[in-house]
Amino acid sequence: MSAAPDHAELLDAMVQVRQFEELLAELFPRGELPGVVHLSIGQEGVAVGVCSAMGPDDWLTSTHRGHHHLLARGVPAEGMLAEILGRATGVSGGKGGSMHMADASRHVVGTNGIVGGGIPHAVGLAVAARTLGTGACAVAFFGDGAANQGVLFESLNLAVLWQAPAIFVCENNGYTEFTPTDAVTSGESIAARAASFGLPARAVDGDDVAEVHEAARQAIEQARSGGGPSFIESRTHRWRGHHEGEESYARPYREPVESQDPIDRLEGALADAGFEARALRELLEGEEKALVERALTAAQAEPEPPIHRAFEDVFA
Ligand SMILES: Cc1ncc(C[n+]2csc(CCOP(=O)(O)OP(=O)(O)O)c2C)c(N)n1
Repeated sequence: MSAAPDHAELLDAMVQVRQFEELLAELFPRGELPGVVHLSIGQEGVAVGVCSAMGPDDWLTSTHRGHHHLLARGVPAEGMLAEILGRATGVSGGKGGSMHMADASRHVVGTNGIVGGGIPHAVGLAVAARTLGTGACAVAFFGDGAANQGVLFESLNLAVLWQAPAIFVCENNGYTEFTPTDAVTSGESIAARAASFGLPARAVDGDDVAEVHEAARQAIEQARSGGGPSFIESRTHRWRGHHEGEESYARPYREPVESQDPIDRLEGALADAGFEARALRELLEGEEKALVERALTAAQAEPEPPIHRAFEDVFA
């Protein structure tokens, strides 16, 4: 997407994520999803804001809560739903599930069950891109919990030393599993801590997709022009539990945050600018709901991978 993002496209991308995730939230209690899913409802602005500023050759590493990153990057909902349902037509052949979805054609290295696992991968990808002269950069998404992992500090250290074209995007949704971020995070802020490594680091309102986009655009421009890495702490809200089904064992631990809605925010901004924003949103919601429902029907009609596939693509 261009430097000036099309706001209807941003709205559509966020609405698609919301519809995709709401569908999963319905399927889980019906026992129709194998494994665990971590939903990103409420965090759409971060993924869409950043991915809309990326170019086709840029690399992306994601997290255990990564459906919104991949959808915003253009990974088809059909392949993702098939993957989550363990079908052979899934983007990872049905063997990875929600936390191990990759799409090489879109330079998505993968969602990742290891907290912080994608961060050093992004530094490596950034250095490789520069060495090969592709002009690409690499974006690492990670949570506030991952921001307390040593691997982030090692990665920041090397990225700054090597001036890697890497963008570190901390998606601070206020909780590390069931623990409020503030209870486990020292210092003034995650962005301030990152700044001590000697790279530009800023905090943005992650529920304002246009603000996130602009921060990412600047960071990517800097990376591409040889200016080295940057850090964005994108403050947002996780509407649902850490994972679906947690209420079967977890005590209540968080306040409702549904009033903090990046989709409402963009709709409001468009209405203020004189657009028929409500009508546009409803139209997009209808289209995206139909799209994800078609994707579900298609995925459910597909077989699970044959057993011999378990031994293919195994490297260690
Ligand atoms: C290395 C590692 N340690 C612990 C876990 C267990 N775990 C899974 S998700 C999670 C919390 C991650 O919090 P955060 O990075 O803030 O991401 P969020 O869930 O808020 O998106 C933890 C501790 C893990 N998967 N990997």
